[in-house]
Amino acid sequence: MKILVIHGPNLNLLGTREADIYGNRTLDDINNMLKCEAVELGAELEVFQSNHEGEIVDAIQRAGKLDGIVINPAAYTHTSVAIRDAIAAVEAPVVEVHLSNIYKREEFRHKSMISPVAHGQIAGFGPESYILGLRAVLSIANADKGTS
Ligand code: CA2
Repeated sequence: MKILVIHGPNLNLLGTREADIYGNRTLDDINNMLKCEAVELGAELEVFQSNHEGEIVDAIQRAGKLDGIVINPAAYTHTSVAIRDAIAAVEAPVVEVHLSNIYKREEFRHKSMISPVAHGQIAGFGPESYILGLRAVLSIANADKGTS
């Protein structure tokens, strides 16, 4: 199984500020955790971060032939019709993840443009949200392929 993990804008700053909200792990820490988990689960991982909406759309389109996508669209969660449309157009299952519980935060974060086209959403577990997202997408992809 080959899975793409996409990190949206500003997540490259993790661990350097706003630790009260996002914790002190860096993006490299999270990617390393994910890679270890992927090895345990027998999956192959590709990881991508961008601060640019169009680059994220391109990555989703390129991933069309992969087995699944885990995405933290970051601020684009709340604004991006382009990312939503790209996700709606891929066959591979997509799981949306967030470090923070967006429903406990400012009202503008309560609305996700992505959730209606994602298989599901995981929010509020810090870096563990990504691990749960990886397990979820693999479980969906295995079920789709008739394996377990
Ligand atoms: O909780 C999440 O994972 C979010 O997707 C993070 C986004 C935010 O806009 C979403 O509402 C929820 C923000 C990511 C920015 O990360 C930073 C990390 C360190 C310093 C500054 C920003």
